[in-house]
Amino acid sequence: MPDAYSRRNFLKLSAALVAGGAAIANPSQARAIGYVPPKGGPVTEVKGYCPFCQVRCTYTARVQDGKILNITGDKENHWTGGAMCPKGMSILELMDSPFRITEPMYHEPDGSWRRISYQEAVDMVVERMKAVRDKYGEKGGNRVALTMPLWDCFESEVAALMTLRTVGCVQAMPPGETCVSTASNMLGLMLGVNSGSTQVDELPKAETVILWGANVNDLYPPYTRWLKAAREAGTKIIYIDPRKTRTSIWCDNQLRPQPGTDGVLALGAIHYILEKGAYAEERARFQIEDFENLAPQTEKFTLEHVQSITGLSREELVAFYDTVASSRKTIVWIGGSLSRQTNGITTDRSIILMQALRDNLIGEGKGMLTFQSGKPGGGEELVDHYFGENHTPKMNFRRLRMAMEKKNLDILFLNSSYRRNPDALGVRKAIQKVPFVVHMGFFLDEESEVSTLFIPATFGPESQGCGYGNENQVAWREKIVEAPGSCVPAWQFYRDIGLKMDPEHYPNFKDPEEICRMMQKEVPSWKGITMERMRSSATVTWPLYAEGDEERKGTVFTEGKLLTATGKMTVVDRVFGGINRWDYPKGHPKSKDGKKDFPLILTQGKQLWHWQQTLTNFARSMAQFSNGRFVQVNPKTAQELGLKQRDRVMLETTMGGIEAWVDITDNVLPGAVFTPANCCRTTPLKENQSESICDILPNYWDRISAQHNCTGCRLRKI
Ligand SMILES: Nc1nc2c(c(=O)[nH]1)N[C@H]1C(S)=C(S)[C@@H](COP(=O)(O)OP(=O)(O)OC[C@H]3O[C@@H](n4cnc5c(=O)[nH]c(N)nc54)[C@H](O)[C@@H]3O)O[C@H]1N2
Ligand SMILES: Nc1nc2c(c(=O)[nH]1)N[C@H]1C(S)=C(S)[C@@H](COP(=O)(O)OP(=O)(O)OC[C@H]3O[C@@H](n4cnc5c(=O)[nH]c(N)nc54)[C@H](O)[C@@H]3O)O[C@H]1N2
Ligand code: SF4
Ligand SMILES: [Mo]
Repeated sequence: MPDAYSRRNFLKLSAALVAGGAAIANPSQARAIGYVPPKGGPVTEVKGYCPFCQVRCTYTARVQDGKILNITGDKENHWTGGAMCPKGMSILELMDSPFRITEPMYHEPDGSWRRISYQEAVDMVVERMKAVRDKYGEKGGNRVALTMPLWDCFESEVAALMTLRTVGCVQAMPPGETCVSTASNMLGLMLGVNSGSTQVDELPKAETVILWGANVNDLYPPYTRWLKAAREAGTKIIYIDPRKTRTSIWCDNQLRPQPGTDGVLALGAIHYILEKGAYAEERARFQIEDFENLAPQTEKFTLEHVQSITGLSREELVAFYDTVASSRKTIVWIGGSLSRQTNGITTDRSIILMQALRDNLIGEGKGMLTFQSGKPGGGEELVDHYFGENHTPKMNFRRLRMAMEKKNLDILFLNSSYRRNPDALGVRKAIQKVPFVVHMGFFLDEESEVSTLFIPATFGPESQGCGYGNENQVAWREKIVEAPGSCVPAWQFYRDIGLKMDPEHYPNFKDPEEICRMMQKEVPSWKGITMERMRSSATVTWPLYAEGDEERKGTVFTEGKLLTATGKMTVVDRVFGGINRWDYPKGHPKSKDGKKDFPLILTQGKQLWHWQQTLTNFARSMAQFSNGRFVQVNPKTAQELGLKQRDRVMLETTMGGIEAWVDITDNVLPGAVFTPANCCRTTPLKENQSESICDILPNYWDRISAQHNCTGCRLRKI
């Protein structure tokens, strides 16, 4: 049972870490626990980083006879303190996995796979790309698209963007649309910076930290060191999540509002602060342009109203609001789930306004944090440097999907899971209308099923390059071992196509180091991020405009004001309007379009041991923690529905159903259902197998992003 707190589960996790080598922090410690490298050639140490999440843990790999013996988290890494999580350690198993595909393959129309050479694969892509260029000329750009994943390295991304440009294409779809793009767009709109405005090591400097839907312990495990530091410094930690998770353990207090009602909680906070006069008007006006709109926009969000919608008690609300209204230094960390509801725009804006009203954005121990932020700019500048600017308007995935459905797309580079999108089966059908789909990957997963061409990729340790993390830090990785078979790094695949498509403009780089040097030469914000600096320290914070410049620490508002054009934010926005029109997320049982046949609220989240939809599902070391597709329901709900622990049910939405087993637990609220986001149908490991939850999520969008959370559902016993 996925009980976060069970001793058995904890021991299993610890065992996995030891097996992966994380516990072996240094040679003397290694001897102390009896670790002796196997007999063989000399053991060398090479620096690397984990390619999965944006904690971007750095490590040292011990290599003997071309094989990695173990990897050990890098103690010099300020952000991680040398920690790594189990899914990061699973890379060693994945590299040697018996399921790994190491040769390019062509998907015959009858569904069988034909092994082809790497050169044949490149030529096939080039032939298709040239056909598009010949047929459509400059207009060919919209006939080609690429869906971006969390790349193996920054340089691969740059290489791919340049390859698209050889046919005038700018249609690269970021994962953002299904990730935290609502948050990053709202932060961009209101603060002028589309990522966290401060860094995680500021948490101990705050008086109050609010983890708003941010399950930090499960999702960024090494960052618990900052929660610990904050706790030791006397910082009050408040966690807002309807569900109990490992993060609950770190907090002084958890609020469990009804799912999808966070916006009302934030609007109520503003109302409360205004009513109590708990703000300095001059400072508030310094940050909020139309300050006078704040009171009328929030007037209906009284304690009674907030209580009735969030389900929180008056005492809980008053205690929370009193803390917010008195804390002189507050950092709010907004979780991705707030971006994955159609009312996320209002929610995120209200939280940011709450921070501005209390003057808790500018200065030490203040600001906003978020997940998956920190991507350095500069990549597109380099692309423009070689290919000139391209002003074709970019599509979002919704429009791309329509183009596929209308057969207006000739080539798709499918570098993400398609299962990240709601109505995943509809997306799958749309992709199947594209005549040529190129998938770079590792295993025979759902994406390879819909691909024409499978290109085997390298895992992180098999190629060099730099990666970026949540703190805007850049880490460098050396190539540690040779890749098996014909596996190639993405940068090489895209370069080989690019050079054949447009040898005149496409830069002939031999490795990521060379791209990095091009970045340092051509892109001002990368000038100070030299190879030497990256090689000699665990991470370097972007941007650095000159060699020897100091890295930014803490807040981005170093000039003492917000970074928007006016230095201010607005309550009533030109595009998004006011914040007073809060409503339930689309599809929520209580929303206008809610269906009475689907009365339960479907929430989801990620699990500590899985990385997104794909890779870790193929790792046995991770399967041991998995429980396949389960649904958590509160004892009250279970009783009402006559469900018992481990019953089999169909989890159904208006889109269809998937099978799951029942786990009855107080960790979720009555009326809500929780199910894990990560799972995969094609893995041979039974414990990890499940249909994608996105198969039964309706294709809801707000103005910015595709949505996943809070749709109505029901459970039918089978
Ligand atoms: N229902 C539901 N859906 C969700 C979410 C949710 O919570 N619930 N979360 C959303 C979020 S936050 C996100 S960010 C998206 C993520 O969704 P995706 O971006 O699709 O993430 P992945 O599943 O990691 O897929 C990444 C792809 O990159 C490939 N890949 C990984 N590493 C490398 C490498 O080193 N080299 C190469 N060449 N390829 C590599 C993998 O094989 C895989 O095909 O999913 C979203 N979808
Ligand atoms: N292990 C692991 N770690 C990861 C990832 C992974 O795949 N696996 N992915 C990384 C990525 S790409 C991202 S974007 C981040 C995502 O980080 P988060 O956004 O924190 O991740 P989620 O698990 O999608 O959602 C977090 C929490 O939101 C809660 N929640 C659901 N509905 C609501 C609601 O209405 N209100 C509130 N307040 N909370 C709600 C869920 O119970 C869940 O605990 O994680 C990163 N870290
Ligand atoms: S997945 Fe994230 S937390 Fe885990 S080892 Fe990799 S970078 Fe670190
Ligand atoms: Mo994400």
